[in-house]
Amino acid sequence: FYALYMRSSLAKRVVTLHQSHPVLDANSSSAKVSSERFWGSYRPQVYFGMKTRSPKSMVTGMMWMRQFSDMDVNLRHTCEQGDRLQGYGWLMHDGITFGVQEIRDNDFTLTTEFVKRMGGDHGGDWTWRITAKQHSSAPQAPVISLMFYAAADTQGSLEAHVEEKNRLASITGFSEELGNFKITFRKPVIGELSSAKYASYNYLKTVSPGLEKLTEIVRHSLNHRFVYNLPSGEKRHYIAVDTYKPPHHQNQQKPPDTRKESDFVVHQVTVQMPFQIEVLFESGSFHRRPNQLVGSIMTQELENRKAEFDTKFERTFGLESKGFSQAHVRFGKAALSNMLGGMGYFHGQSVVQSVYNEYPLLYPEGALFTAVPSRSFFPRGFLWDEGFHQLLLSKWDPQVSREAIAHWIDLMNVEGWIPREQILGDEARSKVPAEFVVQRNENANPPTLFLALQKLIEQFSDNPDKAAFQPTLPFLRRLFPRLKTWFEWYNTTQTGPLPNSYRWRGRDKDTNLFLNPKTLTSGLDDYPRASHPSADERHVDLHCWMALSSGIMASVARLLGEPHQDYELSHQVLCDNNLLNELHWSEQLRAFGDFGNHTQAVSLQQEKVYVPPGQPRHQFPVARLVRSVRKAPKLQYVNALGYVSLFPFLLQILQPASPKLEHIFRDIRDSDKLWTPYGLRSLSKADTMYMKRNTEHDAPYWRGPIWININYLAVRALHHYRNKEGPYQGKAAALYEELRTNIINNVYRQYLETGYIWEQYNDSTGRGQGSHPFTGWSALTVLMMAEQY
Ligand code: 6A9
Repeated sequence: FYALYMRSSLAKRVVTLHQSHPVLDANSSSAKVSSERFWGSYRPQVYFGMKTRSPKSMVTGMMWMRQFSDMDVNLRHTCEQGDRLQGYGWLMHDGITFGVQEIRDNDFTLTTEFVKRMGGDHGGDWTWRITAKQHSSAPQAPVISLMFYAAADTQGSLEAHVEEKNRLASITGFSEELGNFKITFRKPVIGELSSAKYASYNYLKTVSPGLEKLTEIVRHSLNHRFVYNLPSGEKRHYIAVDTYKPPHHQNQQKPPDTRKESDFVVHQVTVQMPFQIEVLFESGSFHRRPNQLVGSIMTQELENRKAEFDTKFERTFGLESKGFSQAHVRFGKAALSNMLGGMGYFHGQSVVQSVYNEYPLLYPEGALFTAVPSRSFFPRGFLWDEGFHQLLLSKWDPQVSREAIAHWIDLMNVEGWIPREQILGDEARSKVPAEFVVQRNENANPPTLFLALQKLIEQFSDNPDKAAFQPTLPFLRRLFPRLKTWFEWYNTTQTGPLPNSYRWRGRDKDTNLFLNPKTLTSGLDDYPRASHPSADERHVDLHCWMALSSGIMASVARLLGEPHQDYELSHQVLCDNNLLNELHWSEQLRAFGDFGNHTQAVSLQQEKVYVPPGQPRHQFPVARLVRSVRKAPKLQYVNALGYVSLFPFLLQILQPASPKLEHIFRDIRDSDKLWTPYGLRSLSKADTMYMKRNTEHDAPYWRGPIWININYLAVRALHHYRNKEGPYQGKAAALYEELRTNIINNVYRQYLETGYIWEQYNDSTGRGQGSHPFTGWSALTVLMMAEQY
């Protein structure tokens, strides 16, 4: 019985939250406490939409569709690479009060702008303005439909107000957090002063079983029976929302699942370009508004916000004063704005598992306010990405960083573990293949939030009297009990075989199927490690992350007047260059590296499938690629040269006088190894795994391509060694200039050529590749332009 009891209580630990007071008060995101940040573009997964920072927020959004085109119904809603837009993203966004986005579809451009106005008790009002213009290449002015919608998420109600037959003029609604509100759909105009132009209207009022179903509901309600009058007098059928029957209404036998049915209302306007249209949200508790935020007042308001944004951008990053062209400055503004405009507010439960659980369990409900790596492909929070995001955002608005970090740290369980990938709520889950959903509590991810905390501490220490940095100390005080557990979790669960060594847990186990079993937890996925995962391994990147983290724990503790000697001691030990050399320097490779059970003699080969003579071949399985090991593994250094080898330099653990820097600088500058005209490649061109697939379906990822987060760390480290007295100072200075220029030029050029910032860059051509837009850590290019590290 005791054993059983122990087991079940151990089984619960993975889903038991940390016991200390949460960093965030329960109502900290509410309209009452944080009214300016209540409404926002917190739905990064849709092209345009807004919601509030609350668990079951009412959501608003926009879909659009080209009429009379030869293509299939091209309904746009959630950000999809498959839509093949020429580009989309925020050109300006201050994270709070306004944003300007440009969306370039095949032959027209939509500009989507919003401005908020504070007043009342529920987060105030906002106005959207959509401006549509055809491209000069378009043979005739396109006719498109915009579909504006509001949808409830299991709470609140919506009512449709229809005038003139089919025109939904407004929606009124009520929800607990918003009170009463009204959404008004204005008629399209050509410019501010012109009168209304011809348009056709349709609407849909129905219920939806969940936010992830909105696109499908609209798609299934579309009908071709409507008639549009072209200016030429020609009449043409167009496609519009009509009636939609929820599945259970078709089949009366099944009882409706009323629990999850929520109101969903769509206003469709079909109109020829060019045009401009406004949608107005007015909060019922905002009583004495001076005027409506529309037309010329909206224009004026936008102008003011844009001017303020420009001033603050220059004050913060100083790109103009550094001599960057106007086009470069616009690029920098877009990169920052996309990270801000890509912030999401998610709510829900992760699916997690420990060794004590036979089946995955649901994590406690939680909220996450976070930036996301990519609005199309990964519109959710990733732990180590977020540390990089906050390096940039903390310069713009330290409050954003504090809130994001607080949300992440509050998701910690009692063990000190934070799930690495946050897939919260049905909408987020609908984007992730089932096999990637479960998060395991043995698994870490680099503790980059410490990098962001380091920035906040520096800002405060440099300007202790500045108002914006005043909340730093109280914030750290709230954070501290959890930070201690977080650090301890890494320091106990990820230890290596030797004292002061570390090992990532959670490497792929099925060694036979991969050229090199992956280490997703390290963040560097398929970067080559020991060929045969074992408990004998030690990982140099994790060693350096721990050296960094212990140092920042010491600073935090010192600032708070808490005991800091233990952290300091750990920091000293982990930064001891002799220890680092002993554990990780391979004299053979003349580089730092991992150690483990390893052989280089591996390759992928067609499995031999035995087909008995006379039997038809097609009745037997297709031969897979499997790993063949030609020479037995043994304990040794892993002979790979790339990002992992650079960590003692990247995280500035090496002393400025360390002779290892000479080797590192040589490898960095060698075009046959790491150097390219576009940034440092992830794996040496001379490495046997360079650009090798891991399985036939798994293309190389961190085995050659250029990644901007690591390049940012490299530029930052060069800047550090350039400023430190030492024998390699001159070399660092030269490399710094060259590497920084290469990265900035390439990310910028690719943006101009392709319309996007990318997940990675090709090491032979510089071309952007992988998911896009990717305005997570690739946006750190702005900090390199500003030379702020
Ligand atoms: C796959 C596919 C619709 C991989 O930027 C997020 C992470 C990084 O943290 C990590 O270092 N990316 C990098 O190696 C993307 C991970 C995406 C995994 C989910 C599901 C969804 O298809």
